[in-house]
Amino acid sequence: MEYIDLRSDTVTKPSEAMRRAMMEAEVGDDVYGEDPTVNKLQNKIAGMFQKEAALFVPSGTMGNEICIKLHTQPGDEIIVEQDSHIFVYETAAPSLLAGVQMLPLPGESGALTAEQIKKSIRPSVYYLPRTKLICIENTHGRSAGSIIPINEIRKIYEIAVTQNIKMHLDGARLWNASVASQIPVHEYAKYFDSISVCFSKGLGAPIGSMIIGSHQVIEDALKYRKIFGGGMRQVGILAAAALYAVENNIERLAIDHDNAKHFTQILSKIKKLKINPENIQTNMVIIDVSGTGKSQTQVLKTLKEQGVLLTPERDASVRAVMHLDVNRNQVINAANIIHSLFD
Ligand code: TLP
Repeated sequence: MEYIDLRSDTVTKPSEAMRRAMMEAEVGDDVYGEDPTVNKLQNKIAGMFQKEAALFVPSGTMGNEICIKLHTQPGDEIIVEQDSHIFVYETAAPSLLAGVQMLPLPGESGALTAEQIKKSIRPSVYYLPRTKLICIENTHGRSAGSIIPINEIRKIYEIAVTQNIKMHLDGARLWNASVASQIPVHEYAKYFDSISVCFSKGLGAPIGSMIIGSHQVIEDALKYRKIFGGGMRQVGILAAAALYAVENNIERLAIDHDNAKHFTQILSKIKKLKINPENIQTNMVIIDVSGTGKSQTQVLKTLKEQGVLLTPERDASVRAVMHLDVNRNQVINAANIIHSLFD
């Protein structure tokens, strides 16, 4: 069966043109810093974000974990949002790899407030952990790809600098936030000591993420990338895919955002589903299916039988993600299939 695969924007396959760019890539041994395509990509991304340097890493998870490691000492505490990827989906890696404790705070649509952060920073007393890092995820995956308001980020940053606390951005989908808010990525980047962005989500590359920061951050990241087993060799074939993605697939994210709105409009007519069209800011849609009389698992199974793939979300919800391998017709078909099953 030909599925309409809306499980994630990670499911995209490299296009013909992207594969050609990969095939033609100049390569070298990147552990020696000699891969020209990797170097080109790193310089380009550092420039886009107006930071000193950047480092190519295999995954978004590794990007986050390296950054947490380099900003902290074992026994420190880091502040995270309670539904963030770092807290929920990285298998407690910060405690394992960096030996830190995570303090999870509840956000409003994924956004923490400066007030909340202020109250959660530990006073400097010897028997308390030291608050060393604040992590923000933008867009926020478990809040349907919501955009974290830049004004609040700025306020959090102002508190962080006065307390000597570092700021890390999980920007796996910062490209989506930037296209939807029309705020350039370098504007967001101003408030962070380290940033991790992904090429393998909405941008459609098969693999790859980038850590961005100061020379010192990237020097430390290089060491921990090696320690975590992420040093790669003739990896220019992957950097070429990422370069192609950055050059061709950023602006088109607006199409995915528009598809998400259209999909939501069709589904919002179904009384048994709970979905808030106003919450759809980028490429994700979260649908509460508790009113269908079926469990989340049954809903996913029934949809799969009809050719539509979605993923489970928290409580009784399911997630649909728009991406460059689903066009408007497929999005409408998927919505109509859901309509016919649950109306
Ligand atoms: N997210 C995946 C799943 O792991 C949940 C998805 O389908 O959304 N940060 C954020 C905000 C992410 O959403 C993800 C992946 C990552 C980091 C990790 O990236 P990878 O998979 O490259 O390690």
